[in-house]
Amino acid sequence: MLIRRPKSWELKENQTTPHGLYLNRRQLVAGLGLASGSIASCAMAESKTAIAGRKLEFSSSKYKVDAPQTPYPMVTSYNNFYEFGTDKSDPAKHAHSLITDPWTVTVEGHANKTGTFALEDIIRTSEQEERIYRLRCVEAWSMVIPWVGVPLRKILAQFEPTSKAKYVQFVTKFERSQMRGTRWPVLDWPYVEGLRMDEAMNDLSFMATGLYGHALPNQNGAPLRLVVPWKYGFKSIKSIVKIRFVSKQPKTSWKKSAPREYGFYSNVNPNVDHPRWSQSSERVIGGGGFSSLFSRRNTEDFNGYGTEVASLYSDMDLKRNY
Ligand SMILES: Nc1nc2c(c(=O)[nH]1)N[C@H]1C(S)=C(S)[C@@H](COP(=O)(O)O)O[C@H]1N2
Ligand SMILES: [Mo]
Repeated sequence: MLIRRPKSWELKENQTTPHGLYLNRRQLVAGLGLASGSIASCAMAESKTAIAGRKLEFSSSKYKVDAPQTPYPMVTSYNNFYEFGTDKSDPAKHAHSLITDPWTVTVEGHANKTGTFALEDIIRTSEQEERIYRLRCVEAWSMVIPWVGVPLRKILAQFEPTSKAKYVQFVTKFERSQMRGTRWPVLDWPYVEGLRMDEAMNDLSFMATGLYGHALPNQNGAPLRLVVPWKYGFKSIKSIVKIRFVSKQPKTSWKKSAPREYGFYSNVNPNVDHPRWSQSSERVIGGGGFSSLFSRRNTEDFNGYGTEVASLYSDMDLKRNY
């Protein structure tokens, strides 16, 4: 595929910078209209929108963000989930076709307990907690989302990974009949992501089963999605069906697609710009309340989570390891 170098006027202000660097001009322009349209329409719907999905059990946690939470209608209508289309409004429109129950997760590789497990057998609902995290997309926007779920380290520990497990790879479900966006080769399906084992075992790494106290809507990655708050949003892989413990750095979808633009680490870093736009600040979706649809804030090192994770990278050059 050809990498088209967009003209500078096409990329003003990051409002139109989907990761989909291969989108043609017509798609780029259409994406622009839909992205802003979907914010406006969900803002109008705000007063009427009830929270969908089964109510979850959970306890609170110490993880909070000192900023308002992004309104539920925006969290659930402005999404990236390319398996359902590349416009921000596509996942909310099309992800209902994803069958999430029953759901199994297959565990492979360097662990004592491998095999295929029913979702309810690997998530103990009594261990669910709420964590309010900021999600920073590489496209330079952010949201503050109250997730419900279980720390990733607790989920992984039950499989007893061995010392040969240096990395963990995650795989999204790939079922063409349920995911209309996979008819197009936007990415090499299935979507895959990964973490180094010490990153995965860090207390911040989280497996979400819900948001706003209710089961995840399909567009947000039901029934199980990763949340890695110090990394760009694309690391937070949705609708996971496979976990592999591996010895070498695993393939990750966006790096495969454009290795000069998206690295394996992808730690949020205001000092390392994306080749096509600045990462020094971000649009806060819903940030100005409903009267102004978004505000801006300066992007923080590690998305504000440096105290917890900077030590993981003390011996690394984070400009080279982007
Ligand atoms: N399987 C899969 N997971 C994915 C994506 C995707 O396209 N497919 N998009 C990623 C990107 S780019 C972001 S920013 C977040 C968005 O999560 P949200 O829609 O719940 O806000 O999901 C990530 N996880
Ligand atoms: Mo993203």
